[in-house]
Amino acid sequence: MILSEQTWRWYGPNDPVSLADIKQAGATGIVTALHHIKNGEVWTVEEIQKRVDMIEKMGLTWSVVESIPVHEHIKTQEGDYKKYIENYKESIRNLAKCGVMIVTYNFMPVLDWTRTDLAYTMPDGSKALRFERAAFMAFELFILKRPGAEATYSQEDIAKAIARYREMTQEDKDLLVRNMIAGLPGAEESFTLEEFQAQLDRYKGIDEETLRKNLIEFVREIAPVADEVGVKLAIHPDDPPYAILGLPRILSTEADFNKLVEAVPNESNGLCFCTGSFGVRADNDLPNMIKRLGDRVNFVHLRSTQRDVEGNFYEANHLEGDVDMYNVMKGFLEIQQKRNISIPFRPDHGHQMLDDLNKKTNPGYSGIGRLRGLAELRGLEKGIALSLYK
Ligand code: DNO
Repeated sequence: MILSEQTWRWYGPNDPVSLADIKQAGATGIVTALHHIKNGEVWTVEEIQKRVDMIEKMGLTWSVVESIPVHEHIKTQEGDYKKYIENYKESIRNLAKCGVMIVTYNFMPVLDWTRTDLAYTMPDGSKALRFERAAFMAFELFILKRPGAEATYSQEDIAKAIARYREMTQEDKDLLVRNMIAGLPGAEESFTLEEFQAQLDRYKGIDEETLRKNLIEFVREIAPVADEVGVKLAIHPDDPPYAILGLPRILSTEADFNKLVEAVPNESNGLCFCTGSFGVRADNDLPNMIKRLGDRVNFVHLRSTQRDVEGNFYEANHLEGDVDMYNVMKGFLEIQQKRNISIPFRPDHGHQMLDDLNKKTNPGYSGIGRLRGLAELRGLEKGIALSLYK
């Protein structure tokens, strides 16, 4: 019987959740990145090895890189992008030399993940991340004032945004701006409103098709290197999984990922199966997706979201919400038995709860909330595995 590898995202030495904490949570693998290295630059063997040593000293393993950020110029194919691609290859080679063999990345323009509210109070008093559509529209239409945005919304939506904007205090508005563009953890960039609009403007001539072409060309370059040194790539889906702010999105569905694999069939070309990101779309059938894409799944993020008819969603407890976690886990176990390998997963995002509420933690990445998530997922996995396999 093969069980998955339990991993945990760690933001490095400044993360308020320490390696010692992670050890007590029962994870064995660490998911981290060299956040101090500027986007586009090479991760040297020396810097990587320093981090490996730090992790191994605690009896843990650096299992997955999340992420080597893809420089914005690679996405738009501007300026020095060829050099950045070469640097990316070099980082992959250097990671392999140090035994770090899975690399996560995403190809979302400008922003990585997006939420409007980082402390939405749940009925039990814990705090969750939330995407509130009316607040998002109010930000886009009346705070950022993105040219052309109005034409993308119905009259009804605009009325909702006006009503939402009117009820906001200045403090609410400032907080919304910070949540939207000051950078959620993992996104390495943060902007002022003006800088943000300038970043959006860089994508004016880039539609979905062009962005997809740029992604394919990027992966065509890096996948052969990854194949050669035995590194597995894991592209992370769009979060949320649809176009926002007039930016193209190209990895929101199974069909999107299949297009990438068809264009670049290399063995290393794989997926980070994120149930939280894919799960925001009702048309993404997660239990069947994980089975069908199984051969390409190199890393898994497990979390659940709860949608409503307005297009809002919040991050639910790991075994609640819209994600059918039981059947996802079953599919996940099946693909591991079939491939005869243990694949890493991490509990993704967690509520702020108990002592988390008195601490400053990275949004979504509190200690106790994720500990609860991991404990629930571990129990679910073991229960299913024991009932199905010997
Ligand atoms: C959010 C994360 C993302 C993810 C990147 C991968 O919590 O899942 O920031 O790390 O998109 O490149």
